[in-house]
Amino acid sequence: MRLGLYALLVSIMCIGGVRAHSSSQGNLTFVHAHAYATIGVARAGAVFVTIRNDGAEADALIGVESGDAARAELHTHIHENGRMMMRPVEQITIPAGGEAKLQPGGDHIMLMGLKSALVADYPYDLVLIFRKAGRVPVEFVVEKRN
Ligand SMILES: [Cu+2]
Repeated sequence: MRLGLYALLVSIMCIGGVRAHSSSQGNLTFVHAHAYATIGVARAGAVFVTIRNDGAEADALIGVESGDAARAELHTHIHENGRMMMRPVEQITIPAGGEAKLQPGGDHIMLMGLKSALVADYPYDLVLIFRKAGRVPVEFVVEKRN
């Protein structure tokens, strides 16, 4: 009886999570927070999320903490000599009433020195650090790279 109820709750939560992948805290909403599954022995991963800011003032993502990675950096992509290169950035601004899209080929969160592989369909926790909103825990879901 209890086990059945628990299974039902878990399945409802999972369906909700897969559909929405969305959470919010204060003025910030995090849409589709996800990472690609690591391949083979690779121990670096990129994390993507759209951050919406419904507040009256701009905020900025200034850092990331991960219990599973030795280092987490904010990255962007730049074109240099016809090649796409990743470069660390100090911050990613989220304009008031606007959003920042962390996406493949653009700004993203880079996890380096992962203690374990990122496995598809598993949730992971990160703490995003904002200049105004402070520390915000965000759950992201690992997806297979197509
Ligand atoms: Cu990167």
